[in-house]
Amino acid sequence: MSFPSRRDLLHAAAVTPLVAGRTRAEAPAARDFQGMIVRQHEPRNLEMPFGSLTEWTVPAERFYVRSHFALPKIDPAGFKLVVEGHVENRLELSLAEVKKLAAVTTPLTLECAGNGRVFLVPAARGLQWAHGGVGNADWTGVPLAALLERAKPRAGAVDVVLAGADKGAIAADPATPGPIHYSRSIPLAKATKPEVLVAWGMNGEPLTPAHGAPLRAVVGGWYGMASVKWLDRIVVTDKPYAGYFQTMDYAYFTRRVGEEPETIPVTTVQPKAAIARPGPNEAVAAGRAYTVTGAAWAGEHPVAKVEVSADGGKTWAAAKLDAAPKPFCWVLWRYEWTAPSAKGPAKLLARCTDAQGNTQPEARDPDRRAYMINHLVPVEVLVK
Ligand SMILES: Nc1nc2c(c(=O)[nH]1)N[C@H]1C(S)=C(S)[C@@H](COP(=O)(O)O)O[C@H]1N2
Ligand SMILES: [Mo]
Repeated sequence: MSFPSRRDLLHAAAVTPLVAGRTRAEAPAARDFQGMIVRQHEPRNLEMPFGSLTEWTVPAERFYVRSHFALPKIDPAGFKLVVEGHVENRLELSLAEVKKLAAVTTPLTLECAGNGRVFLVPAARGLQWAHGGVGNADWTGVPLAALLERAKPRAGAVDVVLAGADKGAIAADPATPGPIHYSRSIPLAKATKPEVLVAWGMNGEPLTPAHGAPLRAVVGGWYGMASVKWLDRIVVTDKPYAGYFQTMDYAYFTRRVGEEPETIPVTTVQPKAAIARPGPNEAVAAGRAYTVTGAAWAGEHPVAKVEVSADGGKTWAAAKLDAAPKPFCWVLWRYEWTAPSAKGPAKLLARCTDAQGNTQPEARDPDRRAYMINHLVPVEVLVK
């Protein structure tokens, strides 16, 4: 599948007839999501069609978008990033001052904690992502550690709260107490790791508004909810933070006290291999060679291997990784399959194992609620 060029998109947007009942000003700009699956119009939530995966680095306009509230309006000239709370030096930095700090550029993969939700049985509430709520990009910014080093957390600092400029009220149960900013904390120990950036660049260009311009956090190895977009406030706390997006949302059950469930925030990305091609219900030629392709990622641990099964999980064969896996990044893989000579339905499974030996579960653990979806999901094809 090929994606239209920027010029095609602009042209398409210009000639797209207006949807009945919408004014020109209200009509969503089609160029913003051409080729993407619209999971929600307002706020705009977009999925990359996973079958289109060909490149290790996903361009910004094809990178999934997950936003809980309307895009905030930010004037870059008046923008300030504040670092405050349990620190010795409160910082208030202009964009130019942030960009003057020693920058790094590094690839990191982001996956939404709800990616794959459409595969849950019974169905779970929330955006119905298939496999495309994930992407890998090159991020440019300053390590959060460098900002914290200047702010000097006081003794007893535990959490680093990342807050965005976007704001809204969530009506669905559990409702928010009126409009709140999107915010999320990470422990100081994670915040000072080199894979945690305050970024202004994506794939060598300035961040786009949908991906958090002018500044966003990118928390390598953790599900996307921690990578706060439109980041304008960093608050160091001396008590664990329990904001909405790590208690009422993006939290799951664990059982540390006997069998009793307690809720804890969603944090690290679990190993997953997803099949890009063939796609669901694709027709494949009987007895012919087919190159099965996909991506695999494993959060804070590198991918060690990817395997494919064409017999419902009885036997597994190693897939070929397209490159040496990089930490915190997905790896693209391929598997040379020969479709069965018997016509009819066939099932393909892929699984990822990380460098620590963790692999994907066969069955879904309901304690994970609507998040961290990495159980084995077959792709069913039709052999013709
Ligand atoms: N300020 C803010 N940051 C946010 C969000 C948000 O709604 N508001 N969504 C989070 C979630 S759930 C994900 S998965 C990632 C998605 O980043 P992307 O839209 O650039 O892919 O942003 C995170 N950061
Ligand atoms: Mo997410």
